[in-house]
Amino acid sequence: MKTEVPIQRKIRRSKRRRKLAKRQVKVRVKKRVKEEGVSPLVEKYWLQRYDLFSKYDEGIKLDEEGWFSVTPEEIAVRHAQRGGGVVVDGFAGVGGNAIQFAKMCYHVVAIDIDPQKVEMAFNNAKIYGVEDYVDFIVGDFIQLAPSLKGDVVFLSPPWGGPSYKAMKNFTLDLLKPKDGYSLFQIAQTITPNIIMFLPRNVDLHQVEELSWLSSPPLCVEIEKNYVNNYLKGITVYFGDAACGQLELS
Ligand code: MGP
Ligand code: SAH
Repeated sequence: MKTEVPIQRKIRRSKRRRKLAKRQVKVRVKKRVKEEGVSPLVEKYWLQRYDLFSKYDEGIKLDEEGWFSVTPEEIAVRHAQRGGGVVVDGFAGVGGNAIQFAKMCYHVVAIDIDPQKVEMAFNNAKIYGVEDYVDFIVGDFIQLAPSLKGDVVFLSPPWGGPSYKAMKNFTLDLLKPKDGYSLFQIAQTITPNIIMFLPRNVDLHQVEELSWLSSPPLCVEIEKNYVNNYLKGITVYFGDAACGQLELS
């Protein structure tokens, strides 16, 4: 009984200390966030910056859309392991995927409609030393597709911003700039070997239906992608990217 009071005091003191330490970390994070000019929307992605780009500190550049859309490096590496030959990245953003494809495949055609994204992707590719393996194009993938050649097409189109997760079932018509069926058919004018990176709440039945748009239906494989045990997205591989050996042109 005699020792109870000091023990309780000790517990209270250590709780107070832990609270204070937490508050100090928060203040330090807020300070760095402010220094880097990061908006409140971007803050939570900034905290994951080394998962997004392991070389972040070497001068990686992202804008707001780039922050919330870039594929985490670990997942982009996985995608690249399934690519080969010439890869067309139709929605290249700030280059998260294009960089990893360039490290592992023969060549990459990286397209984005936003000139600033393409500039950032070029800067980021230079940091990874792969800029010579990428053709950076400012343009609309939908318009350019019929004139492109490639062994694999990679599609990670806009999902409508971070609010995509409010949807219980993310249907393919919600993809931008066109619905998923149209994007898939446009990609098929280049090759049936298609890789799509989609929201974790995507309608998997609709995803499977995409393979039935071809006759005979394309081989399809669905993969859940985790970072630190947290589900980040779903990748769908079609054609030779799903099964068999990629036949390179
Ligand atoms: P998220 O769900 O917004 O973040 O994005 P987080 O931290 O996993 O979510 P939380 O709110 O559940 O804590 C997860 C990942 O999805 C991002 O890191 C991007 O790789 C990808 N992503 C998110 N958005 C909104 C898009 C998008 O519009 N397009 C593409 N291609 N990828 C996106
Ligand atoms: N995989 C990328 C993220 C892509 S985000 C990465 O890891 O960095 C989707 C991108 O599609 C955005 O950068 C947006 O500018 C681009 N985009 C939107 N409409 C487009 C279109 N019609 N053609 C090409 N790019 C487009």
